[in-house]
Amino acid sequence: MKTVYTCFCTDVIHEGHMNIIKKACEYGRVVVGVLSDEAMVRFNRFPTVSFEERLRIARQAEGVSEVVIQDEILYDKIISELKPDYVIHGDNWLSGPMRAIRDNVENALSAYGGQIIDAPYTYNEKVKHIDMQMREKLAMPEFRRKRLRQTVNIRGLVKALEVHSGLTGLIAEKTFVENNGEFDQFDAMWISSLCDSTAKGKPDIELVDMTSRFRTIEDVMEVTTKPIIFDGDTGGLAEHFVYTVRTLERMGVSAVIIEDKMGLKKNSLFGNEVKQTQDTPEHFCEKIRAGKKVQLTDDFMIIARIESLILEQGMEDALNRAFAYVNAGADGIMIHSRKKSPDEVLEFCDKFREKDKKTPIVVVPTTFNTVTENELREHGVNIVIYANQLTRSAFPAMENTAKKILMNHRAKEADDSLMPIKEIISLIDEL
Ligand code: SPV
Ligand code: MG
Repeated sequence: MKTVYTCFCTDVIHEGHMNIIKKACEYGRVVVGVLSDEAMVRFNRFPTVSFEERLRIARQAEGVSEVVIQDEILYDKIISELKPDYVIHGDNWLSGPMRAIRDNVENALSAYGGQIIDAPYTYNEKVKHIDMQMREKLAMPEFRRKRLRQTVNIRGLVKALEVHSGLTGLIAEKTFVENNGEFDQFDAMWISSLCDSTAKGKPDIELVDMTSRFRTIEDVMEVTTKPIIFDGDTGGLAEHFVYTVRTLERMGVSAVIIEDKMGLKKNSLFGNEVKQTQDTPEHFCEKIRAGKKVQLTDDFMIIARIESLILEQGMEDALNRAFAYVNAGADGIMIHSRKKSPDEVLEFCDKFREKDKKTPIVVVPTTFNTVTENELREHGVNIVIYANQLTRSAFPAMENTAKKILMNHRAKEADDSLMPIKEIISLIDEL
């Protein structure tokens, strides 16, 4: 009896999967691989049911003889272990980023003469609807809110991209790369105060009011499913912060980061070049406690941001504050720096991790941008935020286009660097 292998990256088995299984049965004994949580997340299919449940669903499907765990997106490892005679997959993997998976399978099978079966992909309204539901469910507040904590647990290191509108939200949601068989995408979104303010042509001094900031969150949430980390600036007065926590939590935001500054807040990247005042640890701890007290779910996170290195108050001050903030109930610590070198941030992480192995550490490598995600991971970092790169790339591109139109008195010369209208429309889903 020949063996036919297929792998599912899904929370439900629908008609499309059953068609694959039926076709597979014509060739032999069917073994189904169930993709691990880690691999599903990496592939941008965040699971909405547990891994055990996915195993159970696959085992119950008619025609399936055996279920195994596939813990990598690429098949070569599992193929070398199982040595199936055939690997069957929907023919949708013949093009796009999934082509790399097919190439990997073809290569692994060629080592011993195994064969690929490209089964016709089932396109119909019912299957499309189930796929849409599986994806869109993640946009609901109860799924989205807890997804940040879940991703930290599954991936170890979460990558967040700055967004400030529906369009930038779509970029964070959908950008997916395949690079030499490695698949990747962003795990979360950062609603930066700097970029939210800049998009409105305003300075980053807590001038854009909370109602307007919530409106930005709504715009992003309308078109995305990924978890949101909100830049809450100083959090304002503790008496106001408690209302912000309630609203963010209800909306389905996963975390708010508040920084230990007070009075007129200026952007941290100015450091001591402008007048900025750090809050006392005692006062800031009170604000953290107040926020934690009003929180209703276990999912929401209040992350305390330490400005001691930005304001040149030294490593010891930064560490003392970190431990005090965790004691006050902070669910994570963000350490910020505006140095070109990552050394002081890495030193902080190492020293913090000596005493605290589990509180998530967040970093924003804007100035120390040579540091890699793997280096940060080795020093115990859990969330890396790319805080302003989308805004900083869009601004010069738009300014350049405006200049070209002015110089040439027409738009033709600008066109070479523009995205075709057809492509920009394809980014936007219609219901
Ligand atoms: C932001 O993105 O608004 C931040 C990070 O707070 S930074 O601009 O580096 O202060
Ligand atoms: Mg900010």
